[in-house]
Order: sequence, then structure tokens, then C-alpha cells
Amino acid sequence: MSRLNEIIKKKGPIRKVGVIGMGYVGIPSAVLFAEKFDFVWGFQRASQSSGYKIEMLNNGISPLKGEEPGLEDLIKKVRSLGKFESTSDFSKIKDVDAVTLAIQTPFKDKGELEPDFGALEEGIRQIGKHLNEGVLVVLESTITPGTTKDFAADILKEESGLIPGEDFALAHAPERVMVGRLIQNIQEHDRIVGGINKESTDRAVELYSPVLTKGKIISMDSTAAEVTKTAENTFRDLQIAAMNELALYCEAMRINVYDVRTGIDSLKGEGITRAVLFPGAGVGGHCLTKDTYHLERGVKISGSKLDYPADSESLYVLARKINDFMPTHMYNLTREALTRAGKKFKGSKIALLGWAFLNNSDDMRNTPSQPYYDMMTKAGAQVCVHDPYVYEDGNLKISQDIEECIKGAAAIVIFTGHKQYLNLKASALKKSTGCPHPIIIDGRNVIDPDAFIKEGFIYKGIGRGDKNNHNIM
Ligand code: SAJ
Repeated sequence: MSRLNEIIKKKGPIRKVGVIGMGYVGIPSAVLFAEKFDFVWGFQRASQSSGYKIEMLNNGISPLKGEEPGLEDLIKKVRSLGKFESTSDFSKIKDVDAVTLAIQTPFKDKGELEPDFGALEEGIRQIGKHLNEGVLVVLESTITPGTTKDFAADILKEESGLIPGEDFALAHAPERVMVGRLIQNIQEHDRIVGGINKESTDRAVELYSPVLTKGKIISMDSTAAEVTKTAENTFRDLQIAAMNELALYCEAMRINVYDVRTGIDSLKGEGITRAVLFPGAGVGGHCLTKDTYHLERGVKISGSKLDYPADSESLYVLARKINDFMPTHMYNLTREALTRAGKKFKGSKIALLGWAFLNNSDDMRNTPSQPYYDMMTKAGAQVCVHDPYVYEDGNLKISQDIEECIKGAAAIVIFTGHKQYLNLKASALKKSTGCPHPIIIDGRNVIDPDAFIKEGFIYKGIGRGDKNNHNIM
């Protein structure tokens, strides 16, 4: 029996758990562990921006925005049972049998593939400072492949003097939660669990199995787990890019990309799959915009030579470039339409509908509306931003009064598929603009082109090569 197995056998089953990072991953994780194990410490830095969460959690209140079914009840339940407590005292880590870490890993500079691991490193150091023999350490953040077995293992060894995989267990179990269904996702999604060695994987399986309801454990090594997480988002980004490229082709060939999409999607049957997603005004969020670069960096720092077509860039990075081009395409469509209307950017008011990156949400991280806004204002246009869910972004004022935004607008540009934009009425909008031939640019396929063309609009839509050069009525 290995040294680690002997230590773990002597320690017995996992009873006390620590979760570092009381965010939208850590909080549901901690309270679900608290339901199944004896006690959970929820660690949170007493920082200016997030320290307030400690008191809220200990008062049984969720500090997360938006609806999270079941979460607050569960916080109250485990608090009343004395099975959960949030603290900024990281020395309590010495009391636990397992500790997980869910801290954001943004990129400083995507161009240089340079992630900002500052907060993550601080969390890992805190664990190392208070790490005992036989403890299981699990990283849940989305990280560059190789981080667990190298970066994290080195820091933990440096801080604790203990040997990863021999004196303590170390694994990666990537989070797959989506806002609005955090508890359900943790319980029902299959859980990827990857240890730096078999003993570590086995101990991590013991930690995660009890919180799964429908979900199954899928175990592998830690680097495979890191690649799984980054690749599952890279593949989604790639599928979106495939549709965005097809939309651009259809515009050039003057056909309707949605006819083609329906056609492709009709091919079904045994073993036949076509993941046809949707073209659009761009890809935002904090998952798809960065995970490709984590994957790329992983293979870059892996140390082994990659066999790949000479002078060819990564398909995945090209997909990112295509998706990041879409706001520029929206700018080009706007310019074409303004020219047809005999107008220039300078002196034109543009109503930009949708600032959130996701339909019917207030999440605006990496929104594609931002680069479009920057290009338009730089070209001299006056842009009024409307969003029913977002009230401000830094010093950018965002209107909730669509009338006010559309009043006197030369162009109405739809960036987000919010439900409020699904039944815009052509006649009412035209009246509000006061223009004989107002422009409408549909970035999310939410309006009927013919209804607007009939009213005298100049219409442009992503992928609508069949309509984009229509006669002006
Ligand atoms: N988008 C398109 N076309 C599509 C789908 C999305 O242009 O067909 C755009 C959206 O407008 C948005 C961006 O892509 O700007 C991202 O949309 P998303 O639906 O992927 O939402 P995210 O960024 O919240 O992705 C999360 C991810 N979940 C986790 O990381 C745990 C992703 O893996 C999920 O697939 C996705 O949610 C989901 O399916 O809801």
C-alpha cells in the first residue's frame, strides 16, 4: 500500500471540508458538502469587494445576485444545523480533511496567453501554509492544463514541505455551473475528477460522489480533467464560429443562412451529428472568451513538441478571431446601410439595443456590444445604449427607455436577443425615429425582415444575404 493510502487509511473517511472562494461556484459547493459531511468552513478573504459575504452567509443570506433555486434555503438549513460557517481565518484549514478552491482565473493579456493567476496563487499559498498530512486539495477553477500537477503542486510543496501525491492528495474537479441553476448543475451534471495520481483521484471521488444526484463521476488524471474543461468550452466557441463563418459566406452568396441551417440540421440518424448553433453579433461571457486561450497555453507550456500543419494557426484561436470579428461585421453592416441612406457616422444617432452578452440576463462580462460601441463612437456616431436588465457599465449610462433611445435614431442595432426585442413593431419604430428610411441591423435574428422593409426600413441582418441588398420601399 502506498504511503498516501496508509496515511488516508489512518485518517479515515472525509468529515470536515474547507471551500475557498465564496463566489457563485464556492457557495453552492460549500453548502452541498455541508449537507453530506460533518462540517464545512467557507473561506473568504476579508477584502473590500467581497468581505461582506462572510457576514451575509453566517446570517443565512445568499450574497449572490439573481434567482438561485434552493440555494438560500440550503444556506439557512446548514447554518441552523451548525454544519457550515464562513470565515476569513484561513488557519482553520488545518482542521479539514479536504479543501477545494474556486477562484476566478481571468486573462491579463490574451495575446500573450498570460493568465492572471494572482488570486489563485494566493489561495493555494494559504492552503499550503496550513496543510496537514493526508488532506485532499482540489482545484475547481478553470485553469491552464498542467496547472494542478505543476504550478499548484510546487506552491503547496514549497509552503508545506509536504510531497504532493505522497503526503497529501491533489486533484482537479472543474466546475460546470451556470448562473441561475447552480445547485442543480452541481448535483446533475457529470463531474470530471482528475487526481495527480490514483490515490488522489480516489480520495476526490469520495468527496464528490455524495453531492451528485443524477450526475455521474468521470475520473481521469488531473491534466486530462483540465483539458476536458477548457476544451468543452473551446468546442462550443468553435461551433459558434463555424456558424458565424457560414453566415458571412451566405451574405456574400446572397442566401439565407437560416435556410441552410435548417437544411444541415435535418440530417439526422444513427451516429450522425451536426452541432449547428446560431450565428450572431458576437460571443461574450467569461467562459468562451478565455478557455480557448487556457487550452492553447496548456499545449504551449507542456514542454513537448506539437506536430501540427506548418505555418497554420490554431483552428481554435482562428475560431476566437471569427467570433471577435462579428462586432466589426455589425459595424460594416451599419456603415453600408448609412451609406445607402445617404448618411455618415458623424451626426448620426444610433440606438444600440442590448448590452448584456446573454439573452434575458444582466451579465455583461466581455459583451460584444462594447467593441461595436467603441468603433461607432470613434467614427463619430452618437450611440444611445438600451438594455432592460443592465443599468450602467462603468461610466456608460444605459437607458431603460427604448422610446428615448430610438427617438431621432438613424439606425437601430440589435446586439442581444432579449425577449423585449422579439416583437418590435416596424410602424411604431419608424414613427419614433422620424426618418423616412430608418435603418435596422439585426444581430440576433429576432425581427422579420419583410415587415421592416415594407415600412421603408433599410434592413441588414447577419447571414441574411437574401435580404441585405433589398430595394428601398
Ligand atoms: N452564442 C452565439 N451563438 C450560439 C450560442 C451562444 O452567438 O449559438 C453567444 C451568446 O450570444 C453569448 C456567448 O455566445 O454572447 C456565450 O453564450 P453561452 O450560451 O455559451 O453562455 P455562457 O458563456 O454562460 O456559457 C456557459 C458555459 N458553461 C460553463 O462554463 C459551465 C458553457 O460551457 C455552456 O455550454 C453554456 O453556459 C450553456 O450551454 O448555457
